[in-house]
Amino acid sequence: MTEHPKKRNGISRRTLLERATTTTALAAGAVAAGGGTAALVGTSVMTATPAQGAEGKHLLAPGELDEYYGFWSSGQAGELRILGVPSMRELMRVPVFNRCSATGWGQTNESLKILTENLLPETKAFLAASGQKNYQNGDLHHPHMSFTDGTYDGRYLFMNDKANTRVARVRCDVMKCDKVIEIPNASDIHGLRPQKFPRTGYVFANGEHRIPLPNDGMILDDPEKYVAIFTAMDGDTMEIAWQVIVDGNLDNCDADYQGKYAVSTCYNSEGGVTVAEMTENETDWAVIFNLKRIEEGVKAGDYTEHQGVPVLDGRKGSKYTAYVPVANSPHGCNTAPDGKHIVINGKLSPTVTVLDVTKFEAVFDGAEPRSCVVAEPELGLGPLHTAFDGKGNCYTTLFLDSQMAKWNMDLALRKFAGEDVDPILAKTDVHYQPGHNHSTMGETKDADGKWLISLNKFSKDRYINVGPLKPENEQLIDISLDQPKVVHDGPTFAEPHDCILVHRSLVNPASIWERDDPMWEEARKQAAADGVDLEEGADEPIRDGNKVRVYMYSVAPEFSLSSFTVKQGDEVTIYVTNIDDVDDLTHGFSLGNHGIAFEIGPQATASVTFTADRPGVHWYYCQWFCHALHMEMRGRMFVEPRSS
Ligand code: CUK
Ligand code: CUA
Repeated sequence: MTEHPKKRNGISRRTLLERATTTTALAAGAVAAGGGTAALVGTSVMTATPAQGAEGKHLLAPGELDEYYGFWSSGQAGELRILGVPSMRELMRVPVFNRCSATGWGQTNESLKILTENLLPETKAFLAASGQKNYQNGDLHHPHMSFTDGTYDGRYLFMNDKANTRVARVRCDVMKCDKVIEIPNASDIHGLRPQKFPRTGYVFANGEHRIPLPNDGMILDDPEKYVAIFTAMDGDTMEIAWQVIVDGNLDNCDADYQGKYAVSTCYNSEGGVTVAEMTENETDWAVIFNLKRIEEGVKAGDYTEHQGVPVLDGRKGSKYTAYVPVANSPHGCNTAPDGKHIVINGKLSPTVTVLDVTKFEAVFDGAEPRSCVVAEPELGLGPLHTAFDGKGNCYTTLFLDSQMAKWNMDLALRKFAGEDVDPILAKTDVHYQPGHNHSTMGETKDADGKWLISLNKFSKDRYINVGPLKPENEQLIDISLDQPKVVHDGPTFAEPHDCILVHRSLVNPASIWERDDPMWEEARKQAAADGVDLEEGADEPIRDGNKVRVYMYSVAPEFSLSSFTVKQGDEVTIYVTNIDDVDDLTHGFSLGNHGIAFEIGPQATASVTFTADRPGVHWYYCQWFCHALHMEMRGRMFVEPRSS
């Protein structure tokens, strides 16, 4: 017979809860005492180095809070990371396209539902054939927040998976992923940006690699029949609105501040498949997408449907797109907070090309495409991405020069118009080989010009050596100075491409889950069908043929079941509901020798399903330090041998 704390102790769940709260309060008191010491240390540090003055303004004393959230990609690590800026302290990792050992992301039923429910049928079939439920990897390059009226609104973060052609969304109220969508017809989503105005609205996603449409094996080594696909999805429903076929390979993109256009950089106008072929031409393009015309085209039925999505033909000569010739292999695409200019970064050319969005309409009415080019300053070698300070200045990473160029938009426009002026205001050495950069609020109309992060691909000699695989080096640069200055080195693991820096006033996550959160809707339905209240648990496993459902709750430092029994061969689902409602009181559920571990946040429910195939005694324990008796927070699963 399973022991049940409610019965064993003759006390109610509420009493247990109160007991837990009291002990937690004691623990919190101890922390507060420690915090006091830390604060003293912090004070002494600050007073011991008064010379820091304004220069040390990025240094936060223990207990001081950052002014900005930094949302970081992690490239082939597949997760989203949250850093505090300017301290550059890593605050959290949010698993998205990866499998996470700590949280159970990619293992719990709740996360698997999100990860698999919007995969394409052929992907599901392929995965099943190779014995997998889900992709285990991802390549997350571009995290961007939803906008309302040209600035961040704190609702969602959107991000791409280049490796497996997916787009994911993270809810900013709980900082957990709630949607993962596989994009049909495209290959390898790279550039990703939300619509800035009037709101998000659309999320634009570039399919980078060209493939046949449909990609069903009928066309193989026939590259002139390959296409690249630009996708617009609805940020609220995460459904695909429409797609547009383009010439060339789509790289990065951005939206305007008018809600009329999106722009993508496009390399490989040659339509090649090898490096030599892809870089042969002197010029490639920036492609402008005319949103209104595309929406009208969809309404008028001017498309072919592929996998349920309206796909419009936006290749050269189409009324939906305009191709603006720019120097060979452009990369970054960045809309300036002035609401008027879009910077196309040259990569193989030492220049950036500035487009004026107010001239796009004329281009669509037949004007020469280059008539919207209003500046083309030469900045240095390998311009990849540009950030802005909201004061008319631009900051461009120079990959080959290992520098950041600070230049002035107005001076660049005047030079292009023929005046003898130099738009470059400063060059700052960075260490080394910068890719993206990002300034505080820099991709919104509220760019504030305080800090900039340079995301450098190589750290080389900046840290003690950790072996052949070295961290990247993300440098904090004070751009409030006339001559921008590197003030901090921050090592990061593979391989953040991009980040955004959001003022903390715009982000307001909860500390405790709402019990009616949709995240565990399936568990709620199943429990109701079983006549069980998730918060009360069930004293005995509920058997349904060889399917067995175990319901327990956790309250520090106990699980409601200290043991339960199943039979060898049973398909077991364990639901754990954390009924603690104390800030920061996360429990875990690790089932020994079964490869199972997951997180249960305060007031959350999480579940896992597996086949019990190892007869014997197996301990489960809480792996999230929650209480003075955390080590004791455990129980046993008995697996009865199959009767032979
Ligand atoms: S890309 Cu990596 S440095 Cu994927 Cu945003 Cu430019
Ligand atoms: Cu619950 Cu540790």
